[in-house]
Amino acid sequence: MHRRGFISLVGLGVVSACVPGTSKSDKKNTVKKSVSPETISRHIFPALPFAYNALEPYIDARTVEIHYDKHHRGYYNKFSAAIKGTALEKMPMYKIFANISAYSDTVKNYGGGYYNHMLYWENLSPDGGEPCARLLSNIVKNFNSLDNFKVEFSKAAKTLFGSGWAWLIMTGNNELKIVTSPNQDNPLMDFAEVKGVPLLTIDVWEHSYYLKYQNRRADYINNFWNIVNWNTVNERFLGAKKGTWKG
Ligand code: MN3
Repeated sequence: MHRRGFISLVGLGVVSACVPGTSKSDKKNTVKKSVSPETISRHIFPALPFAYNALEPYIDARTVEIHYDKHHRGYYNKFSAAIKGTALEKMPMYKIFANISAYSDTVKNYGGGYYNHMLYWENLSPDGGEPCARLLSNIVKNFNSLDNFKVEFSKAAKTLFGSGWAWLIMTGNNELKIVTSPNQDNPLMDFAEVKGVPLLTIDVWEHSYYLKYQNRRADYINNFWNIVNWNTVNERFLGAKKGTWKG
């Protein structure tokens, strides 16, 4: 990358420094801070961090309502029922996923659906800021440019066959990687080919976009970049670097 140009951009305030709560985008950000599921001692169904119509025109209100209140809530309810009275009730999601092969498909599918959607909602916002300086420099190091990262991530999401998710993750050796997972699987699960801490995700199940886009998954994915909540991606990135965000 062009280091001199990058530093001068930071100096001009075009790129925010990676200090949570102090960046320009953080100050005007009204969305609540994301909470690492690691810190949740009880599995709760989280509030949607914005109004149903907040993502218009890119994702319509009816889709958000059904997706959150029916699909996500359904995953949560079935996961809760499956773990009721077991040790998993008080186990953080990343620990459950780290040993997921030991549990039933019900725990895997509904636990994955519960967790994946929490991240999905938190990484959407009508006013989500920009990648902060350290995240941006890591994206440039791993993908050459932010634009190229978006192209690669979009391609992974567009070409994933059937239902699933595309992810930006940080691997154990601090590399950023783009991966996909089928169904409600995720990169924290013990059988994932490439494991890592999720930083950004997109749901490409048809229920995420079909009401508005029908079969045009590519349009939904292209529009996704208008509503990415980079503030939460920045937070997850900094947490994953420090080791405080495990999943
Ligand atoms: Mn979904």
